[in-house]
Amino acid sequence: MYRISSFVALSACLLAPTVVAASNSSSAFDQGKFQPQDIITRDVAIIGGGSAGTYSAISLKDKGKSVIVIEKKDRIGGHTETYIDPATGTPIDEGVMIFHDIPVVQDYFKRFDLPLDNSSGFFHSLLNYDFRTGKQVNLSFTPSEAEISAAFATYSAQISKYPKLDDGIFLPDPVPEELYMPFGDFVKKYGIQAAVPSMYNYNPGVGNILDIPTLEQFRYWSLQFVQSFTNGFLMTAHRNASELYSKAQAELSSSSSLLLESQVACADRGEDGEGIKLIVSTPKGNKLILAKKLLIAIPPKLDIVAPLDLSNNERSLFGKYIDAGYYVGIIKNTGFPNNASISNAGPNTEYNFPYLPGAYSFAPAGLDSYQMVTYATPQSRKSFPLADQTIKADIVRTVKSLQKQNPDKFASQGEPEWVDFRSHAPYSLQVTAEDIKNGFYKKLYALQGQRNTYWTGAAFMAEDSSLLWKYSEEIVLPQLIASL
Ligand SMILES: Cc1cc2nc3c(=O)[nH]c(=O)nc-3n(C[C@@H](O)[C@@H](O)[C@H](O)COP(=O)(O)OP(=O)(O)OC[C@H]3O[C@@H](n4cnc5c(N)ncnc54)[C@H](O)[C@@H]3O)c2cc1C
Ligand SMILES: *[C@@H]1O[C@H](CO)[C@@H](O)[C@H](O)[C@H]1NC(C)=O
Ligand SMILES: *[C@@H]1O[C@H](CO)[C@@H](O)[C@H](O)[C@H]1NC(C)=O
Ligand SMILES: *[C@@H]1O[C@H](CO)[C@@H](O)[C@H](O)[C@H]1NC(C)=O
Ligand SMILES: *[C@@H]1O[C@H](CO)[C@@H](O)[C@H](O)[C@H]1NC(C)=O
Ligand SMILES: *[C@@H]1O[C@H](CO)[C@@H](O)[C@H](O)[C@H]1NC(C)=O
Repeated sequence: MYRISSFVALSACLLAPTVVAASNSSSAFDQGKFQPQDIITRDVAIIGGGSAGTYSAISLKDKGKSVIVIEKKDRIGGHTETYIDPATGTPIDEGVMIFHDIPVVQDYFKRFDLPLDNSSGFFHSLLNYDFRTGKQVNLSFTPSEAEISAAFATYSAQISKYPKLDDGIFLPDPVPEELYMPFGDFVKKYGIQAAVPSMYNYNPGVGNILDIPTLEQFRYWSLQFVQSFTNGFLMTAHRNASELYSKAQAELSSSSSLLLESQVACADRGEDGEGIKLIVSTPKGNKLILAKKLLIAIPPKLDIVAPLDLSNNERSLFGKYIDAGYYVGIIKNTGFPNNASISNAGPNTEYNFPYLPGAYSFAPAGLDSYQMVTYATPQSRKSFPLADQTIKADIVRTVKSLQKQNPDKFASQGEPEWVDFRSHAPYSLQVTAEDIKNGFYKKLYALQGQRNTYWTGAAFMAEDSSLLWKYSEEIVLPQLIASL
C-alpha cells in the first residue's frame, strides 16, 4: 500500500516541469543527477517557516542539530505580519501580536534579545452595525463584568477536567460526548452565555462558534488563553512582532539553514529509519535534500501537502479538514473614528453574530486615519474560498454603505484606499463532531514518527503561537531528537 501511494507522488513529481527529467521514478532522486552544490544533507528538513517551523528550527539548531527550512514565501513568520509605514518607519502589527506569559515565550524572545511587556491598547470600545445594510444595531445581550467573570470561571472549571489538553490534543478514549457536542449546547448545559460575546470577538476565522464541536472551541479558548484573557497577554515592547522573525531569518540564512521562495516538488519519505529525500524548487534551481527526518509545519490540507508522498492513511485523515478564510487589511479614507472600533453585528441573530462572509470589524490602526479591517468566510472544505479581489471589493462596498447610512457619523473622504491586504487562508483547520467521536485526533497523533516524519503547526495544536512553541518544544522535538 505504501509503495503504491509513494509511486503516485513520484509520478506527479516526474510530470512537474520544474523537476529534472528522469527516466523512471527511482532515478528522480539520483544524486548523480545533481551538482554537488545542489545536494543539501541535514539532520532535519523542515517544511514551513511560520510560527511552529521557525521555532522548531531555532530550537533544533540550539540543540546541535543541522536543519534546512523550506519556506514558500520570501520571508519567514507565517501569520505574523507587520506593515512598516514607509514614511515614518512605524510598525503596525496586523497578524500575531499577543502571547502568553509562559516560560517558552519568555525564553524565545530573550534568546533574540527582544523585550516583552504587558499588552495594551488593542481593543477599543465597539460600535455595532449591520455591515449588509450599514444600519446601527443595538446588541440584544450585554452581560455585566461580574456575569462574564463567573461564566469564565465555570468554563475554566470544565476545561480543567481534561488537564492533558494543556500539552496537546490528548483526549480520553472513548472521547466523552461533551467534547464533541456543539459548543452552543455546552454553553447551555453549563449556563456560560455571558462568556460567549468575548469568546466570539477573540476567535475570528471559524464562523459561528456555537456550531463547532466543543473540543474545537477548547483548542483555541484553552485554559491558558482564559488565564491570559483574565490577567493580561504579553506583546513585544517595540510593537513589532516581525522583529522576531527577521532576527531568526538572519540567523538561519547565515547558517545555510533556510531556502526562501522554495517548495517541495516531490518527496520520498522512505521506510522507517531510512531517511528522507526531497526535490525542492528554489530560485537557484532544484536542490536535492537528504535528511534523517522530516518535520512538516504547513497546514495539512490535501491541496497543500499533495507533493509530500502521502500515505493512504494520511490522505484520508487530511481530507476531513474544514477551515475558513481569514483576511486582514489596512484601509484609509473611511471617515471612521480613531477612538472606537466598528463591529459587524446581525440584527436578529443569536448573540448578534454577523452574517459571513463579511468584514468583522474596522479598528483604528494607530497611524494617521488608517483602519485595520478583518474579514472572514464561514467554514468550508475549500482552502481558498474567495479571491482576494472579491473580498477587497466587498470591504469597500461595506465602507460606502456605512458612510451612506450614517452621513452624520462617517463622512465620506473620497474613495477608500488600500494601504495593505493579507490573506490568511486556510485558517483554523478543524474536523466534525463525528470525526472527533471516531478518534480523529488519536489517529492524527499516531502519525508522529511514522515514515521518518514528524508534524507540528496549528492543525496539531491550536491557532496560538505561544502554545505551538510549547507543543513543539515539549511534545514533538523530544521524540524527533530521540529518533535521530
Ligand atoms: C491575523 C491573525 C492574527 C493572529 N494573532 C495571533 C496572536 O496575536 N497571538 C497568537 O498566539 N496567535 C495569533 N494567531 C494565530 C497564529 O499564531 C497561528 O495561526 C500560527 O501562525 C500558526 O503557526 P503555523 O506554524 O502552524 O502556521 P503559519 O504561521 O501559517 O506558518 C506556515 C508557514 O508555511 C509556509 N507554507 C505554506 N505552504 C507551504 C509550502 N507548500 N511549502 C513551504 N512553505 C509553505 C507559509 O508561507 C508560512 O510561512 C493569529 C492568526 C492570524 C491569521
Ligand atoms: C530506473 O533507474 C535506475 C537507477 O537510475 C536504473 O538502474 C534502471 O535501469 C532504470 N529502469 C528503467 C526501466 O529505466
Ligand atoms: C505586567 O503586569 C504584571 C502583573 O500586573 C506586573 O507584575 C509586571 O511588572 C508587568 N510587566 C511589565 C513589563 O510592565
Ligand atoms: C438603539 O438604542 C438607541 C438608544 O436607546 C435608540 O435611540 C435607537 O433607536 C436604537 N436603535 C435601534 C436600531 O434599535
Ligand atoms: C520592525 O521590524 C522590522 C523587521 O525586523 C524592521 O525592519 C523595522 O525596522 C522594525 N521597526 C521598528 C520601529 O522597530
Ligand atoms: C470619540 O471621539 C469623538 C469625537 O471626538 C467623541 O464624540 C466620542 O465620544 C469619542 N468616543 C469614545 C468612545 O471615546
